[in-house]
Amino acid sequence: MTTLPLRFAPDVAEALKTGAPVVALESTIITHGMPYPDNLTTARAVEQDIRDQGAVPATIALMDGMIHIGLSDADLERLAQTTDAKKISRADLALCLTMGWTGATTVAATMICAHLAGISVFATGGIGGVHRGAETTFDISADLTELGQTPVTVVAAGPKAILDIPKTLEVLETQGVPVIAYGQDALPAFWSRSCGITAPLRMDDAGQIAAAHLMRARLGLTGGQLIANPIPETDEIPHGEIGPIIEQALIAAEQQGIAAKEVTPFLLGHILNLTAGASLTANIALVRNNARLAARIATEIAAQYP
Ligand code: PSU
Ligand code: MN
Repeated sequence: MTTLPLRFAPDVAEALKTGAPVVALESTIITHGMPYPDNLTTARAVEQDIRDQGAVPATIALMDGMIHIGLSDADLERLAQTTDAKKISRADLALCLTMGWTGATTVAATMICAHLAGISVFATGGIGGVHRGAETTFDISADLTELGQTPVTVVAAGPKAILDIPKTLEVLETQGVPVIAYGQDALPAFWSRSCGITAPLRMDDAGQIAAAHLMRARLGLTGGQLIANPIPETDEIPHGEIGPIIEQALIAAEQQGIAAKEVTPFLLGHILNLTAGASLTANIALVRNNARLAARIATEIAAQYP
């Protein structure tokens, strides 16, 4: 018999035991996606948004050789302040646990941990994808192959606009991942509600998304669903406005030789400076919006599960 290295927060353990809705949250957005203290206030707000919808939040991180499913407020604060947390994807997960390092889970690693814990729905900001110039760098996020193999429904505001979005959609199609825009035809692109591309699929309510999740399980399909939830209108930075700023950040990354795991955190940080914080304000709004939708989907799954 194997014992999984999982440590559950008491409220998460109770919810999973009784079949109450639970929403997983990642931790890389806390350690590498936003600066302190906005990362901490956002992490707390997102958890509260999920509670307000009647579901239980489970922020996932690696600490002391264990996968923590749900963090205490003290742990959340420690994670938000630490500067040496590792960014953990599928490749790093076992090693990080073995070494007892503090690890922040990306979308890919959070999906794996959520699935091990028996959690079906996960909310984040934006997924990683195919980077621009991937034809020479081969930089394609492990988030995409994870979506192709781990059965968790991921609610994001679309692929991050720093990516090559058409190529990202191609890889997701190859991986058999349904990319479902929520409530509109256009594919949202993180800070913007649209980017000139129509989403492959569309659904208009949480109940349908939950039913599709359960249908995939009945069919024995591996992999997850990607729900692309547009940022609220009042918070968006239109694509035409953020586009030139992204270009500038990409040039800076190239000039400074930024590569591999550093690329996404560098670009997000640089864009934050170039927009004088406006990109962070939008990022916070979209994560909270995703958390609320994820909680409604989790609630529907709990209600519909036979
Ligand atoms: N969403 C955000 N901010 C982030 C991320 C998501 O709003 O920082 C993180 C996620 O953890 C995602 C990672 O998995 O960015 C992508 O990293 P990479 O491109 O190196 O795969
Ligand atoms: Mn990468």
